[in-house]
Amino acid sequence: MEEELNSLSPHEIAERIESMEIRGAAFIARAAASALKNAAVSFDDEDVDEFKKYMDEIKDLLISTRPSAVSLPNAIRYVLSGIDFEDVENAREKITKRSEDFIMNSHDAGKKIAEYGGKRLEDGDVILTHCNSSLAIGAIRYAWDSGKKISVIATESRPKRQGYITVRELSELGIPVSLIVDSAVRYFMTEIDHVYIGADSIASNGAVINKIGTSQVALCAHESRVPVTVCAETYKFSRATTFGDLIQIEERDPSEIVEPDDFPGVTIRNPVFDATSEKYIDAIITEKGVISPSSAYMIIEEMEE
Ligand code: RI2
Repeated sequence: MEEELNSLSPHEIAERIESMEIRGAAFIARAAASALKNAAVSFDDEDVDEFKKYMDEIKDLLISTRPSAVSLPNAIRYVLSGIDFEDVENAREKITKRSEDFIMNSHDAGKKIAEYGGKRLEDGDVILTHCNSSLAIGAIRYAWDSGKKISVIATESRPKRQGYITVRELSELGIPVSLIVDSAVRYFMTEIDHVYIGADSIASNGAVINKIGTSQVALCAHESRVPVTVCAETYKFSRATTFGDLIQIEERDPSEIVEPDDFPGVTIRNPVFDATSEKYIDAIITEKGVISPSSAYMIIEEMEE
């Protein structure tokens, strides 16, 4: 689907991010970078003020689509930083270049994280993963391709059941994988050697925002002394949390859980992320190396303004 991004308008990309047709924090970030490029390329006017206004509109539209994934505003900031908007053609070229650089860097980061994360897994390991993280799967795949006979237990991940994507992907690779419901995590935890998950955002104190249920998985792992590893590129770290901002937890339509008309008078809540305390995370694997959650602040300090 990633190849298709070039042929979509920025509004189409925003719609697909909002509907979760485009999903996963890394893919969302690359899609936002593509949307900015497509907006710049298709803008058909020489008025630089109009161009800036249009790019600001697209930026705000994209940011509004998924409020919890900081990868999205970070991708946008990367693409638009240093663009002076003095001349349309010049700004267009710079936006195009920065968009392409972001996408390339994102893929490179994913490869490094797969390697660093894959090397930490050992022959015979059983890994539990929650939801569908391209980064966590990359690390699992690296270990498998290195000849390690690992196996995976994957949660269903309600409400949207992204776990189905995970088990299909792993199964197609030939990796032994079991599917469980989210409430079976504690039951199976004694069989697990590692929890490998992704992240939508990482706060300056090392807390990780990821798919709803992640904090329960991490608590169960902590109780059984199973290490929890988060695979995430540095553009998922939130600079705003350094200045006291909290990461907003996205609540989506209740109809993703049940048909609300079947439950008259009942309030149905659908938060799709939760925060896992840094106390329950053993390592965060970034493209810059493996860090402890307490070093999250240093990663943010080094981020490009
Ligand atoms: P990668 C997903 O969010 C999941 O929470 C997943 O763990 C996270 O993004 C990171 O995914 P959603 O878009 O970037 O399914 O590792 O709500 O692919």
